[in-house]
Amino acid sequence: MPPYTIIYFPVRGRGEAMRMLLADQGQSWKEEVVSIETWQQGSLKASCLYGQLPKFQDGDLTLYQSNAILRHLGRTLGLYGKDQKEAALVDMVNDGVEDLRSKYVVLIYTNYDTGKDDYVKALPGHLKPFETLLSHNQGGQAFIVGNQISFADYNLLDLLLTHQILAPRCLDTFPLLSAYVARLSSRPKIKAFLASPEHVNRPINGNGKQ
Ligand code: GTS
Repeated sequence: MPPYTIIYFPVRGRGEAMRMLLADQGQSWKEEVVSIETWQQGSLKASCLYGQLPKFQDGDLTLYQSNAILRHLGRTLGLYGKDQKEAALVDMVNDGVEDLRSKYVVLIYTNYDTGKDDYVKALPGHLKPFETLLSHNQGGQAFIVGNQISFADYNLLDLLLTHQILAPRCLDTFPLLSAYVARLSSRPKIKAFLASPEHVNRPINGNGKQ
């Protein structure tokens, strides 16, 4: 019985980075998929600390907040840099990923039709910091921080893959990020995860927009 359970809607959303992390780390987990109908009944929502999902269980530990879940897995699976300095940089990266993810969520759920063009036009400015980070770390040939993969890599990879669906050419002017996505996506367990029916058939967002 795996210690991990992900309780979430049938979407990639804020669940896919942790799924990718667990898959790449050779961990198994249980999915408890919550339908919109179940959610709208209200009792599960009322039981959630912040009234939202994902919810995550690691044995008797229950967590909410996707980034807290990622940090917990980072700490417990050795995916938080080699020392305090790298851990601080990993946090800085993940906060930057969250900033862009939050912008993406607003676009998807509030103004996709009217806002997509402007969002895509502004996207290079939001991606450039990650290209810069790669350029400062071994010429971009390693991970986003240091010599080992971190939870922020999985979160960034998920976000970049999602943005390549929204705007397929968004990484064309970022050679290090393009190579980074190709390199991480070809890690055997990530490659298998990305090819799995669970991933392929899971919509990115709850409203069908992507
Ligand atoms: N800060 C939270 C996190 O990072 O986990 C945000 C969670 C969140 O916004 N959850 C949404 C939700 O529960 C679903 S999703 O945006 O992650 O797909 N929405 C339902 C509701 O009733 O708010």
